[in-house]
Formats: sequence, C-alpha cells, structure tokens
Amino acid sequence: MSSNVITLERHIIENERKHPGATGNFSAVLRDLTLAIKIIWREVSKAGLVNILGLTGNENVHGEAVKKLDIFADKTIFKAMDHVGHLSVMASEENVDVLQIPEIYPRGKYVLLYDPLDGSSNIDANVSIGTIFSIYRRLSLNGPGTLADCMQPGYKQIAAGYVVYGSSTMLVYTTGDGVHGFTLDPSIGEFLLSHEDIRIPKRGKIYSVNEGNYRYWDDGVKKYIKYLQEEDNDTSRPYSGRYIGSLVADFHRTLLYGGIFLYPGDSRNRNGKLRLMYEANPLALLAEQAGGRAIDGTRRILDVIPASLHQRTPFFIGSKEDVTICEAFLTGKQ
Ligand code: P6P
Repeated sequence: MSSNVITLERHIIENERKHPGATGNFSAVLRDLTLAIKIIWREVSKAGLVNILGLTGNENVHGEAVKKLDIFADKTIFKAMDHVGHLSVMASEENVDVLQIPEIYPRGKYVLLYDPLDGSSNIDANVSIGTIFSIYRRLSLNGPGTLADCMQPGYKQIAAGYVVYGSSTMLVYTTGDGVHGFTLDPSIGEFLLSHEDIRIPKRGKIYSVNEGNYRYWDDGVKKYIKYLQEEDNDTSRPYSGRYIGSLVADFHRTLLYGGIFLYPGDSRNRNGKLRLMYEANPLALLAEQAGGRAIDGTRRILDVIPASLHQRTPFFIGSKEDVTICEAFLTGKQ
C-alpha cells in the first residue's frame, strides 16, 4: 500500500503519538467504534434490498416513530462498545436513560454519547443519513458511570465525529487537533484519509433551513433569511438555499462548502428540534475545530450547561462570518 494511503487506524495511532501521556485506550475506543460503524454501513448500504425498512411500531424517547435501522444501529454500537473496557457509561439519543456497562465487563475512563442513525425519517427515500458521536472523560472516580458523566458541557468533549452514509460513506472526526475526513473504500473495508485538516470557508454562499417553518420564526430569523435573499454582489447574495432534512448531510455540506445551517427555536418549540448532547455539541466542536462557529442564538453551543440528557436547543452553525452576521440579527443588533 503506497505511503500516502493513510487508514483511519494509522491516523488515530499517529495522532496518539503526539500526546506522550496517551495510553492507547482512547485509540481503542475510536477503533472499536469504527467497527460498529462499518457494520451499520453494511446494513444501511443494503437497506432497500433486505426489506428491513419500515416501522417497528415502537417510538423513541421523543415520541418519534422508529424504523428498524435505528434500532439496529443503536444496538450495534452498544454491543461493539460495552465490553471494550475503556468506557464507564454510554448514552444514546434512542434511549431515555444512560446505558450502563454490564457488570461482567471492566469499565474505563471514557464516556460515549451517540446518535446512532440521525435523519432516519429519510431512510426509505435513500437520502443520506448519519451517525454522530461524542467522547468525554468520566467525572466520577470509579464504579458505574453516572448521569453527570454524560451531561457535561460540550467544551469538555475530547473527541467528536460523524459518519455520513451517502453516495460515498465518510467519517469526519476531531480529537481537538483539527478536523479530518476519511472515505470508506468498500473493496477493502477501510476508511482512508481523503480530507486532511478540513477548514470551513470563513464565509459561504449557502444557507440551510426548513423554510416551511417561516411563519413560526421570530422576527430576527425572518429578517436574517430575507437579508440572505437580497441582492448584493459584494457579499455573494442572494445565497442559495439547500436543505436535505438530514442534519449530518446538511452539516457535511456546510463544513466543506461554507455558509450556515439553522434550526431555530420558534413559537411552537422555543428550543427547536435538535438535541444539545447528541447533535449540537459534537457538530459544534467540529465546526470550531475547522474555524467556524456554533451558537444557540446568544451563547456558544459548547458553553451551554446541560439541564437534561435529551434537551433540545436552537442551533446556528457554519462559517464564522455567516454565524456572526446571523447572531447580529438574532440579538437585534442588525
Ligand atoms: P425538519 C432528522 O429527523 C432530524 O432530526 C435532523 O437530521 C434534521 O436536521 C431535522 O430532523 C429535520 O427536521 O423539521 O426540517 O424535518
């Protein structure tokens, strides 16, 4: 294999060597998570063929209908990670409570939060969907992990990433040393480094929001979107509107092309739809590591102190200049 082909595993290990105190346990967590992701990819990539689509008749903690792939992905990640000995506790967007490590297995110093298959409502339409994850250090000293271990502010994350199962399957992650993207080569089942040190453009030309909610938005959001739709050649306006309705796909495009993704709170849901711990925090860490910003309207997402495990948050993320201009509209300064 030529020297310029860097697998995810090699990248993780080389990254670990930059931290003299590293024990290798953290690398093992990422390695085992990658195995789970490959198993999920295998099922997602043949979803239309083995008829595992369709509703299970169950609902998740948010009262949303759950499709079989959701459950499969959730259980796959848990079963791949529960015995590795490096986690003290896990929490999944699909489960009300934290997920304890079975007594028969050793526990470790890390905490894994994950959204096993985000965008699942798009599964039947073959629209890109994704897995999102966050890794923290446990706060509790020993024994079973705790709810507090899982409810840390986003700036405490030691790693975050997502997988977008799309026309090609990509894994994008950060351990606080830049953002790096790997594309799955199905012929060898390896994620290969394809986007080293991703930097989000400081300003873009695309905005991404569900405009069907326009009537419920606050005035600041309405004024901002109208601003983006005005003509001004110096600022590449009007921007293009792009909305897939699958967060990982919409964020991935924003990360690579620049611009802004918005899921505001509105008159029906003050906190919007997206979850702080499972969606906003990991993507906010990635955005900041790539030179972008992520806010809830007035605060940096990563500074928000969680009040509950599944709390939702208004979410504005993307290019630094775009988020800053949006913030001015949201706070009435513009
Ligand atoms: P809406 C998918 O169900 C999801 O949770 C995110 O992936 C996506 O960004 C959002 O909901 C889309 O929500 O209300 O625009 O359909």
